Amino acid sequence: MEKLKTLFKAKADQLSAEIKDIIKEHGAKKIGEVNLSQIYQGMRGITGMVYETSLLDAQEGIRFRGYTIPELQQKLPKAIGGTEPLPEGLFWLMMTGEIPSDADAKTLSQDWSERAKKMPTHVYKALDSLPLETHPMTQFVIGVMALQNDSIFAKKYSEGVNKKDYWSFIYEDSMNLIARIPAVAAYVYRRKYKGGTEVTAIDSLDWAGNFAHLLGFDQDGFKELMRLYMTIHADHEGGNVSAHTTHLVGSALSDPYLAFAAGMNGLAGPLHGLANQEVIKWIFEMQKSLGTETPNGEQIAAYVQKTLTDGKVVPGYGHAVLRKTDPRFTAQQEFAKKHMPDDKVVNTVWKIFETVPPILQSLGKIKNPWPNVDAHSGALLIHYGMKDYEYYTVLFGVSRALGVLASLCWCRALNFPIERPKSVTTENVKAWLKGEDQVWE
Ligand code: CMX
Repeated sequence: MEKLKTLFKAKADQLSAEIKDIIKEHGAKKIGEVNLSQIYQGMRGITGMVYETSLLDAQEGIRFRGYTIPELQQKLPKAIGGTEPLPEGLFWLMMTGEIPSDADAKTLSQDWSERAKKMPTHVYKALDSLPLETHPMTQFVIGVMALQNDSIFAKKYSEGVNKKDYWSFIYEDSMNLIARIPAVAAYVYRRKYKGGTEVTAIDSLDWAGNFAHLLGFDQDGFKELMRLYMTIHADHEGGNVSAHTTHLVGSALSDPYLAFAAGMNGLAGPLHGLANQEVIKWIFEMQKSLGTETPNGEQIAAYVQKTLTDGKVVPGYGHAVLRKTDPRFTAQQEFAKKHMPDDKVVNTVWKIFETVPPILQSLGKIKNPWPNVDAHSGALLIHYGMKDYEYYTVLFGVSRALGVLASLCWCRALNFPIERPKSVTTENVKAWLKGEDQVWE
């Protein structure tokens, strides 16, 4: 895939020169102020890093290199006979800022398919040694860590490579990792839920279509869902836990396997990626508790109140940055309207969407009462027969590799330094408030 690598390097060299000029001329300009509350409250709203591949607007949602999700659905290459975007196209876009041609996306599919063939067999042995009940995200991360043995960057670094060439090895590792993780993820799924029966890759399929096949779901609808799913979950600018962790760990020159595995441990948290399993679990528990598969608005409202009274969050609702319905939710809703408008779980998701926001709004403290990406995804998977909801975050993780690894390539190509923000203690804060400590001046 020399074309992508060459184009990426040319774009990175150009941007690198521009950044040098920007810092030289404007480096002293202030871009914001930090309040004391922000350092206690998750650093919300502090602009603290540059992340090239996507940008989140609180009102509008995510844009990948300037394109909204509906624009991606329209402009990115599709599989033959398909209408959803190919994740290969999104990866190309994030790496270069350009929409690829159909031929470029196809060549990238083939490149990943070739790289996937070089899977080290010890990865499967490592997974086989784990108890079956190990959570799929834990298994997935262990599979990724087992792949790390093949890191080209780690090998070259230990041999003593010029720092100008780091980007090239980070690129190769990222491409190998993206190529191989569908097989690792599918192995986790089939081992845990399908008695370990293996499925052979189909080389002629695209990356997401082949992943659907490896999982054992060969319906055209599921393949299309995976193309959409892998595209919309890929990136959400740099501050979210999985992207920021990958970025942070990568800044220590930890290789892409180490950095991505770290990010995946963050994705496995219930306030982040694990929310997709929590949503469907919550819906099933609600159905059981209410004794109906099709609860009405009043019944849902009562169950939401119970959830809140029990001191729990309503999963799939709220966001640290977004202040409107997540366009990733809307894209999935549109997919459902087209492919499964009468599905019972899908209709329950829509009823929850009608019911929950006013309740959360009425509490007065929740900054965003609207659904996020995780509120819808499980219902689509259930429709196609993937009911094993503990697995859902792995799907999110496979997709997230595209964004965070594209971004990691950019960080090394732009030679970003090790990340090291300042922290203080509350003792410092108290002294500073009394005018005794000038630690931040
Ligand atoms: N249900 C109940 N309470 C909620 C809530 C929800 N869905 N969302 C926020 N709140 C609460 C917070 O827990 C917080 O309560 P306290 O003041 O008692 O601690 C208060 O409302 C204010 O929170 P906020 O500023 O609106 O939200 P944050 O930026 O702190 O947190 C998020 C954002 C996503 C963690 C939160 O909305 C949440 O827990 N949602 C449910 C879990 C979820 O869906 N996560 C997935 C997010 C998308 C992703 O990363 O994949």
